[in-house]
Amino acid sequence: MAKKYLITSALPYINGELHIGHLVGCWLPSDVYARFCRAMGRDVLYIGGADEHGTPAMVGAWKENMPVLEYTNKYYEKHLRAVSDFNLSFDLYGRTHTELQEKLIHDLFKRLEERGLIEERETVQPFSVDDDMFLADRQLEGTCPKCGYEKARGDQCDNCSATYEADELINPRSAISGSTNIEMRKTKNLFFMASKIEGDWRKWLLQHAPKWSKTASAIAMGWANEGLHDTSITRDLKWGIPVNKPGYENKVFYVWFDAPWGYVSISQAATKDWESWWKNPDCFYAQFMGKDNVKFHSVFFPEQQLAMNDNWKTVDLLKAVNFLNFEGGKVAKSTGNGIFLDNALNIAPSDCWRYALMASAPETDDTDFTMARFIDIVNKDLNGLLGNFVSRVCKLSAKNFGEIVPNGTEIDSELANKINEKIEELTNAMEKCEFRKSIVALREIYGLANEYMTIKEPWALVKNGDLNGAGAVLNECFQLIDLFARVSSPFVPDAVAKIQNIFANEHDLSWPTKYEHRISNGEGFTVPENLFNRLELSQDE
Ligand code: B3M
Ligand code: ZN
Repeated sequence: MAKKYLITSALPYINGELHIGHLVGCWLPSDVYARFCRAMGRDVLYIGGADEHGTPAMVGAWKENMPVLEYTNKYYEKHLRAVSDFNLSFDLYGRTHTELQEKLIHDLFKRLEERGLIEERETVQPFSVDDDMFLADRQLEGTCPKCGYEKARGDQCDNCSATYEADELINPRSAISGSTNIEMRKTKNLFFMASKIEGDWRKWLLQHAPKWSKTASAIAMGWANEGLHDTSITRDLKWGIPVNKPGYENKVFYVWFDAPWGYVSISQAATKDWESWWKNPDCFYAQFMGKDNVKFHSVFFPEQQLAMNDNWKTVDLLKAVNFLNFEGGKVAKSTGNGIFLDNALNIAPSDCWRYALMASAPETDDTDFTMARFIDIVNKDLNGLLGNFVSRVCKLSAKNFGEIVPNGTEIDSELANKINEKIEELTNAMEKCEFRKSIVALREIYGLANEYMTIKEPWALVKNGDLNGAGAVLNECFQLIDLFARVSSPFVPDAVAKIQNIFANEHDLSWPTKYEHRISNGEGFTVPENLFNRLELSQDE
């Protein structure tokens, strides 16, 4: 039986427009990995979705003057549109405001209560007198108690990634009205007593975190030295999962208490077999996210999973990426800086974004992405090395031999050796989710094929009357085109579909262990349209 792979992509908040940061941060890395795993013959469950709860949706709805549910419905449609535009191959792209999610969270909460890990505590919470409500998380802004950043949110600092309780924030103000008339008022909330399972969690972390991506493991290991804090898991809000405990009728669960479990409820919606991934110790679980989400996935979520003691599958490979800046600044709708997904396809087709963003993935450091870089990658790699090769081989063959693959000879062993080395490098990098390295190896495979054709000069052989020789070279080139389709399929699925259509017969996209000849002598083919077009840097970019 094929090994089970569970792959989850962080669930973006459903507020505002999606941009290339979302693509590069979690959607593309997870999709490329899921496609790779499927090509390896693994049994993949690949889950994504929208995080509908928490204050981001409330603040967004308030700004657009809409009921929250209407607002999340509107933005969920935009998420679905982007998922289809960019060919993200989720088994299900779900959402968290569902009955399944509510039932799951209620059951989990009862389980934690049963295990004696929930405690009621009286806390003081910021209350906005002018808005006449308690303010939670992103409804509150102020100065970060750790680094002094002035636009920190109520629960988390975007500058230094610190998380804290609302009453630690300095100079608090309402994000809704801007009012600084904030009083600290008493309220009751439920706490998850994480401190009680600190030992189990630390042991788990020390076993797992060293195997994660560098960024993820560095952030997570930083927490290993800290004690686990009991965390408040309820909020005085109206939007979210209602708390299933008498006396808490006007409260909901904290968004980070329910969000990671969205992976489970969306799996439940995707397949009745969900437990064969989630309760299976032999399953391999990979999570993808931006670095600001690492704490919740390395501390908060596994802490709860371990606390239940119900054999929940915890993460084996946590892949986190740093931030992608655009043209030297942070991507933000407010400043108009960045490329937003509703506009990206007006600039270039989806494959171009998929490839160029993975070639620029901020894996080791924050990275600056520019239009000039984007255009350069598309023109050199996709249009130049991949597209032109396919087009030249097909045209030259059609002209001299008709639309059938000319007869070949034995595999060129010198070429095969060089390519096999690169296939190995590519496969190793893909297994580790090192995507920049993967693209380097992929580009080298394209490069070796181009170099082969340049050295063999099939057009010169034709000119000199050596048609057998020219045919054999072109046959080898068709084999290389077939290889291109297999190794490129996680990155540029649209172009790969076009390559597959070139051949009269069907050739599967199984991941190759080595370069091999799969195209028969005399197989029909058609000359395709250009796979890619050159991009030009336009005036206004
Ligand atoms: N919604 C934060 C974010 O959008 C949060 C991730 C949830 S993953 C379970 O960056
Ligand atoms: Zn800070």
